[in-house]
Amino acid sequence: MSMIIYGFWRSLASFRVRVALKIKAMEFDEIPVDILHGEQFEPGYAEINAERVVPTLVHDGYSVFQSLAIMEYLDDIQPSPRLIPRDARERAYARTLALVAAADAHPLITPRVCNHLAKEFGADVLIDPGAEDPVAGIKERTHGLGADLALDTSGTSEGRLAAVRGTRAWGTVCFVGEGGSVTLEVSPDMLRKQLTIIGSWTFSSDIQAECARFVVDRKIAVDRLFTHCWQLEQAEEAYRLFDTQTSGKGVFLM
Ligand SMILES: N[C@@H](CCC(=O)N[C@@H](CS)C(=O)NCC(=O)O)C(=O)O
Repeated sequence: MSMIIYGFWRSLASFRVRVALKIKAMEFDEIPVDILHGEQFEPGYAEINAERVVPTLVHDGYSVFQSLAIMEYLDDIQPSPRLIPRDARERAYARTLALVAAADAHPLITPRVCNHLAKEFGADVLIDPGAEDPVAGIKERTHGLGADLALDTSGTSEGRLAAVRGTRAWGTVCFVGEGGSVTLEVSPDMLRKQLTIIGSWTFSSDIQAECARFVVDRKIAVDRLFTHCWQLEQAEEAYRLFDTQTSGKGVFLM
């Protein structure tokens, strides 16, 4: 019997299938498809998986994709131990949990959706720090110089360091993410680059007006960045929600 999965180390859907195969103690070989570098779009892979995603299971030459379909197939060809319960209620519960992950949550974080959204929101170039070194990526796209300006919104030490190291000599870096810390090699990272590092926590009303003009002049579609829209009289409710730091971006409309 030959069992092959086409998968990728960082793919949640491939993990599902690997776990299922391990639970069933089925031997398999894995062929990696680097979805962060576009290997799913290479011509040969379309013949294996018409949707150009991972995982694909190829069992004795027969190809199945969609992780949940693969699991049902595995249950059919080797019923024990079962992955999907026989009892109607338990099976409904197992499918509910599986679909929350596979149908509702997971599609939003796949590379094709992230890339589409980034382009929709106006990005010219996308660099995924999970796929490549962000500093090297920025330098490669700026003739080895680095960016003029960098804004770190992550508040993480890695994000801040990448912003500093990806910025060119005489450039400016702004930190807006709250909390945490960062350790810099002061001479190479700052002094010899004549770098300006600033922090920003609030906007003056003048700068807010400047931002508004910037957005209107360039027709930037900011509406879609907002998750909540409030009236002024809802301020208390709005601030209570913001305070939980779980709510995305809100705006007051007058
Ligand atoms: N619903 C599918 C999801 C397949 C899927 O989106 N896989 C991701 C990796 S977890 C992928 O290959 N993405 C490639 C891309 O977005 O271009 C399943 O459960 O198998």
